[in-house]
Amino acid sequence: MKNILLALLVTTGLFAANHVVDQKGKTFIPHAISVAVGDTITFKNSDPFAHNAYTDDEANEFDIGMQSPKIDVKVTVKAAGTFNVECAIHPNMLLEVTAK
Ligand SMILES: [Cu+2]
Repeated sequence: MKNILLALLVTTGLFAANHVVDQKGKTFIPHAISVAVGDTITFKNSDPFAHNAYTDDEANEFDIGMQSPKIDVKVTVKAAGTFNVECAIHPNMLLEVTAK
């Protein structure tokens, strides 16, 4: 019974961690993170101009669109693997996510 309850809590995300990644000086800070499947990543924007964050990774594909300054956007990591997140506006920005 306890195991069933635990599984339920995990799948409903109550134990999921949130990882904050700031976008500042046209850089993802930090530039690499390790997460667990089911965790969330909150993208902040501390620059005075718009950013974006997207990945082409098939299992974790997302695109947060145009992210205005001071707006937070949260995404959920869906699958294990290592993938890159980039900013469509500033091609030199790179974040490496390792999901286990
Ligand atoms: Cu950017």
